[in-house]
Formats: sequence, C-alpha cells, structure tokens
Amino acid sequence: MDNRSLIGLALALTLVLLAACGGGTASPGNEYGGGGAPQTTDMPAGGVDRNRLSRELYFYNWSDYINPELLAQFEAEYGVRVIVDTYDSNEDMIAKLRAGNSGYDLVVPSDYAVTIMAAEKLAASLDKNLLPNLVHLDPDLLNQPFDPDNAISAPYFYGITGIAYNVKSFPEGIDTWSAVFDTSAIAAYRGKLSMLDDERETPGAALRYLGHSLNETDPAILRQVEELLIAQKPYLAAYNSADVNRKLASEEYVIAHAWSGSALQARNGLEGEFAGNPDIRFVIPEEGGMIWMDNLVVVANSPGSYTAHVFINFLLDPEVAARNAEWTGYLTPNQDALPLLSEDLQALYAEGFAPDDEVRQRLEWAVRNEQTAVFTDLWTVVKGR
Ligand code: N2P
Repeated sequence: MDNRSLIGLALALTLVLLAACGGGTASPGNEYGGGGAPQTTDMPAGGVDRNRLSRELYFYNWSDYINPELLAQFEAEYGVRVIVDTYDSNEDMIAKLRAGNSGYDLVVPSDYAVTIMAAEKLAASLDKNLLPNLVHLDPDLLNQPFDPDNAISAPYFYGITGIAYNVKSFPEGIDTWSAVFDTSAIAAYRGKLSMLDDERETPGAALRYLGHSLNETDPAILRQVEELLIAQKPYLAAYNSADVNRKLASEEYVIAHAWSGSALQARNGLEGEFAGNPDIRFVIPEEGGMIWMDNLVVVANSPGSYTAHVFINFLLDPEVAARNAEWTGYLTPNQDALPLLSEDLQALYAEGFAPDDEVRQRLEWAVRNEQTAVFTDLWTVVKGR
C-alpha cells in the first residue's frame, strides 16, 4: 500500500469512528465516562459472569415503582427471578434491615435515608467496575451530600411532593397548602383527603405551610406542627403512602398529599391494574414542597450482591430507564434516557408533574442530622392521637 492510500484509509476510519460517536450531539457525560462515547445499551454480554448470578434477587422497593415488564426482561436475559416486596416509608424499610437477616439484596432509600443507612452500616459498597452504565447518569445528580462519592448508592428516580387533586372538585385549582390544613376549608371534603404516611413528608408539608424550612427543628415551632397535624386528623380518610394513585383515580379521594409520579399514575392509570382519571392535577403549593431522590443500594452482606449489581446496571441502561420512567411517572436521573421519553410524558411534566425553574426555587431536600432525628418522635405522637 502506498502512502496516499494509507492516508485515505486512515481518513475513512476516522469518519467511521466519528459517526459512531454521534458527532456533535454528544452529551457532556460524568466522571464515569460518557460524554460522546457511543451509547452502550447495557453491560456487554462478556461483562456478566453468569456463574456468579444467583437464581433469585430479593428487591425491597416502594409500591408501583418499577415497570413489571422490566422484571420479565431481566429474567429472560439473565435467568434471574426478581422477587419484589414493597414498603411505604424509608423508616419501615430501615427497621426491617436493622432487625437483621432481612433476606433482601437491594433497597431504594431516599436521600436522607442513605445518610441513615451509611451511619448504621446497612449498605454494601458499590463496585463501580460492575456498573458501566453509570456513565448515563446526569452528573448534577451524582455525588450528592448524602453520598458524596456514590460509594453506596446509585440514583434511581427523583421526584417532588405536593398536592394532587380532582379538578372537578377544585375548578379554580389549588395553590396553597391551606387546601389540606385549613380546617374550615377541608371540612367540605372530610374523608376524601389523605396525607402521606411519612415522618418527613407530612411534618415537612406542615412546616412549609407555616412558613418554615422542612428541616426546621425549633421545639416551639414543632409544637405548632404537632397541633396542626392533630387538628387535621379528624378530616383525613387516612395517612396513605401505598395507593394514593388508585384512590385518586377512583375518586375515593378528591385531594391528596402526593408524590409526583403517584399523581401521574392516577392521571394515566397503570396498565392491567386500574384506569386513569383525566381530571387529576398536581401542584407544588406556593409555600413550597419537597424534592427528593431515591437510590439503589445493595444491602450489607447481601448474598446476591453480584446479581444486585448486574440488576442495577440493567436499570441504568438508557432504554430500560426510559421505559421505567414512562411506567412510574417519576423523573429519571438518566440523561441519556431523556431523549427517549414520549411526547405524552413530556407534556404531563410540562403541566406540573415535573418542576420548572420557577417551581424549583421553592423546593427543598430533607436532610438527616442529629436534630432532624426528632421527627420520629413527633410522628409517633401525631399518629398515636
Ligand atoms: C412510589 C414511591 C415514591 C417514593 N410509590 C417516594 N420517595
């Protein structure tokens, strides 16, 4: 081969490589790589050592928080059956793990609950070599204060907490937490209103209504929160974190303190489970609400740790993450999944089921520290009344 044809060959090769990299449409990537690398869809076939896979994986998750088709797909691809049990709160999940021998391999704590799990050594370290799909995550959602190096947690979904309601009952819309706390207003829909069964969410909403941070722990202010929640109780259908989606869709509730995705499920329905209700709306009241992120965490001493990593990596595949986001209605931290989301879902995000820049200003993260541990006692008192 002469020099000229060598140069020609090199040029052709460069062009092919550039095309494979997607040219100028590359995303910025994060410290795990990415940034214009070809989108590896999942762990390369040779990357998974099938001999190390367990037959079953025990996944302890929130309710309605994974597209069941993905469990079937994972089983078809890897021969591992994923057994899903559900919990209603971080505290319930952590209590199970604390008791020991839970049998679970994988759990999904929120931000502040990752802090608790780290402090109590309830989590295994992540082996990043087994998680090549971490490159797809939005760098802005990695290295959060609750796990600065993502040593034990990988983002799963994030979301916001506000008020879901039926527009037939509230034709003027809702813009303030007084819609669930002002007893003169809520008397009209007594028994058709629910609040989350959650020691951070519900006192947090009351704190924002009273004009405070949802991490406020001043004892005098917490006494006001306690009084407010106790005054509200007779009007509630329930504290409910399990099936607000279904009860809004069926109109058993007309208004509920709710997570954005659960509200979106009420609006869209869940295939094969219940029909959606086109009259469901979702709002972050003007006093503000919570933003949170739930994370995949391998349980300390899990016998299925390797399999749990393979499953996490599967969930981090952009196409899988997009199908999961379509089903759950929550917000995916997977930036390479975003272009794959349907127009229908994006339209609902724009309608309020995801925060815009203006709403983001009034969102707050729950933080775990010595002071905020008091919410456990406050919640015990309120629930006991
Ligand atoms: C899904 C639960 C969302 C988790 N039903 C809230 N952190």
